[in-house]
Amino acid sequence: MSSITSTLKSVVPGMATNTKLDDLKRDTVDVQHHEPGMTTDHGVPISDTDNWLKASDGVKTGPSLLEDQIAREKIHRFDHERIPERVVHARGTGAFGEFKVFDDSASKWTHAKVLTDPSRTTPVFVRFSTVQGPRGSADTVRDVRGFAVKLYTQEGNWDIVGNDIPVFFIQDAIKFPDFVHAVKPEPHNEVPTGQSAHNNFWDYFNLQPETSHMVMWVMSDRGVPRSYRMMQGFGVNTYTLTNAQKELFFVKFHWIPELGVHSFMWDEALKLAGQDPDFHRKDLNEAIENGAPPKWTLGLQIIPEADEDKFDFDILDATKIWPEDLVPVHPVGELVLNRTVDEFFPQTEQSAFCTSHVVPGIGFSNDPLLQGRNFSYFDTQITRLGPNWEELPINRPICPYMNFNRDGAMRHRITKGTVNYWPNRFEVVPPVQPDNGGYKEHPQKVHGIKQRMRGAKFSEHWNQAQLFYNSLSDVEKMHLISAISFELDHCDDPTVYKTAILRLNDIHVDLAKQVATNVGGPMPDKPGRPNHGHKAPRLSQFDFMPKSPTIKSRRIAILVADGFDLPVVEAMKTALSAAGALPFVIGPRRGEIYPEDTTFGKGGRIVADHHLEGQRSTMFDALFIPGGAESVKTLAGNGRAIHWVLEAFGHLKAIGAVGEGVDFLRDAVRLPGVQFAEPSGDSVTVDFGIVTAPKMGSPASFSEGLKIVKNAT
Ligand code: HDE
Repeated sequence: MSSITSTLKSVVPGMATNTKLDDLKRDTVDVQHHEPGMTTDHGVPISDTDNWLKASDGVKTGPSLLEDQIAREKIHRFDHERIPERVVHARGTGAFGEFKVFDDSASKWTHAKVLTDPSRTTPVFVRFSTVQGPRGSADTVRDVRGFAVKLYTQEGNWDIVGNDIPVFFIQDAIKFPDFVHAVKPEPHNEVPTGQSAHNNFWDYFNLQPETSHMVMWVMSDRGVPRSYRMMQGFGVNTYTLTNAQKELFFVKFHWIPELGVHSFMWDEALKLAGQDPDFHRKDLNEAIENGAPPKWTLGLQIIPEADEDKFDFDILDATKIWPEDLVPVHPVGELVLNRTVDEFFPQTEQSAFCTSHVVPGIGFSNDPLLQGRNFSYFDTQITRLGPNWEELPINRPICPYMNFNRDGAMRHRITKGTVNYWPNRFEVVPPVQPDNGGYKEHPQKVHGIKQRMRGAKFSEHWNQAQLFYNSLSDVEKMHLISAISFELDHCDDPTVYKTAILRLNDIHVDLAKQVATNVGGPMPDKPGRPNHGHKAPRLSQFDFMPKSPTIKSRRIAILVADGFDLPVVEAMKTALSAAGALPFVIGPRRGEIYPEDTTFGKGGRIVADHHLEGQRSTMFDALFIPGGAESVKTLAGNGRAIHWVLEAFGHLKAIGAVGEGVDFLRDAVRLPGVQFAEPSGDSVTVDFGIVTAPKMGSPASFSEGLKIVKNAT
């Protein structure tokens, strides 16, 4: 008998019971507690799973027999383990959590209970993803990140299938296959994997100016987030809300991370793609399992129905933001991710999202991208998972559900009763009246002439690309120019990179000139079109400093060798752990490292978590070098140790040192241009400020000093 238990790996103490996790328990079995042992899928105990049934004299191996149903079942099941990966967003990772509103303030705009009832805790599943690369591609590539949220509400599932960038490349869903073909690997050679640095993507950019705004975002530091936990999420499309008075509002959804918005340096991202392709997956699980559950505030931008035409852009155009100085973001609730998944395939891989899944009080607009998405997602799930994909444990609602949709491949549900249609003589499963919670579309007048078109304001493509570029700090602009220059350098067709410079010149002449200098191409002598010079708030990442800067969940490497200063290391580890950071001791070998003032093997010691060759500075947010003459001498003679520090310095990371550790930095590593203050007394404050600020060109200005007192342990 197998015992059915919850195998939740990470439950944050004190969190409310999660009804979705309870729901999943009925399908969860625990491999650690299974008795009596291995069986076939039809439940018969297996006595040998290593030898195929053979015709043999017992000495020589004879032919394998097809009659071996145990071997056939094992192989057949294996042959069919894969399902089609998502056509976009194939690479992803997920986690469970909860959503709760702060109060009922959103009832001005909506009667959706999930957005207005503060007594409710709504379970959620979130899947983060990259877009371009296949399932096995690297996490840290330059790309858009998916931010798909499934809220298991008491009125049914509500999916906000968003991204970490507030706009999209195209305005009309019919263009999506062309756009995706252009950004995905080229058809003749299936190159490149996980990046847009190729002729076809930039060719599409050149020919479709509506991509300009989004391309600015992806080429900015937003394209290389430090962590899924440190990026914004956006619903992107324009949805609608209706309140109890039956008034309609246009709405955009925002997820604002508690930790602020942070990015990698491009060099870090490039290296990590090889050194640790799972960096973002591991980062999310590590934070949750170490008691630092990531949190986001849900914000709503609201435009009343009557104001739809009051802006110089079309509010249904997904290539446009609603600038926050024109339409403020109202915070309404908080999302926390506090449980990792038990098994990747049935939970993360089989999770399936649909923009068309909304609940009463929430609806759609005529945004032509959204209208197409509402068709596409349901359709793609049928290909990926079959018509009964909503019965899968991860996708099924937590509220009761019943209708007369029936049959199809892999139907699991058994519905008792003699009728499977409506109306029926028993009047069972009747439609629910709107007053009792039945979904009702907001009545809207629709009139027009059938034609293939987009609204007049959709033809303006440059204002907001300019607005975004103008709003960046100098450092962010520098990074954006480098990113575009990198990508165009990977385009070998001169038509592509030369035309791209002309397109960039429509955004800003300085941008075009600097890219032209880097990649070779026509040097513009005047702007392609005038730049309006306007800026808007909250487009630069610097506008997203965390309210309470924290070192929590940041990874700090402590470099030691035999002869290190043990009391300082222990004090630092204690101080970091107390602050919620994750200290890792890195030594010349993984194993025991002996401190100064001890005979090797006797007295104190520390066990290094990793050795210098096993990890790289890119995997950490800051470094600390303790004293100890012997330790520092060994590190100074180790090229890899010096590389660790120089690389971290180049990536603008905080580097702390005490005692002889300072000599190591000054004399062995010789950090360029750094002045060292002389330590005084035996109390040292190490400022890990960089870990709380965006690493975008200047060391941190926000800090969380950690005071460690030598010999205090
Ligand atoms: Fe998607 N998109 N998309 N997309 N998208 C898919 O659905 C599509 C768009 C987004 O973690 C697919 O289940 C069309 C915008 C995310 O499982 C597919 C259009 C935004 C995910 C699909 C868009 C997104 C997807 C592929 C243009 C940001 C991953 C697999 C009209 C708001 C969800 C799947 C997950 C996945 C279609 C544009 C975000 C093919 C037709 C805009 C986060 O249905």
